[in-house]
Amino acid sequence: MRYTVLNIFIFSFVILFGVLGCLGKENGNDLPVDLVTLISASNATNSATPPSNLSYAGNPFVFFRNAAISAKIPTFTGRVESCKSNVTLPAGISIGNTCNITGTATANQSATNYTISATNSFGSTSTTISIQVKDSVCGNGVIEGNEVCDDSNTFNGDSCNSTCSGT
Ligand SMILES: [Ca+2]
Repeated sequence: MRYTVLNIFIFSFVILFGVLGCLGKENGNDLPVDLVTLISASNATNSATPPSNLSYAGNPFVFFRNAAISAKIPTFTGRVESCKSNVTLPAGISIGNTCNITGTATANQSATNYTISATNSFGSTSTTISIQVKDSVCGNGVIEGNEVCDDSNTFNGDSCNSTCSGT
């Protein structure tokens, strides 16, 4: 009886170390499989270089006062962890961690340059954009800002009303 219990005890140890050994050696080193996968995935997207080629399609920008802008989403190479402008963006406009520019400008301003810097742990890259903020003009034939229509005049009763808000 004592002999059997001892055998079961030893047998259990053999099984336990066998399983642990397989887990550790499966990937050719002593790290658990999940950790190796995590490190590999991280290295693939984490090349040790600063971001580069930051660019905004549509620059220079004209925003219309009190009209939400469509998000300005830049292209860049590499990974961006944080982003900022060298001077404060127009009131109501903000920039996110991957340099997306969003919001609703609330005050008019002439065209102004902003140097946008995108950064990761290895360095940064930058680009300069221009932003002007102005009022839309009803009657100029161009649908701007919050205008629903613009038929090149400010008459009521025709295809577009005097405030460009409808027919
Ligand atoms: Ca207009």
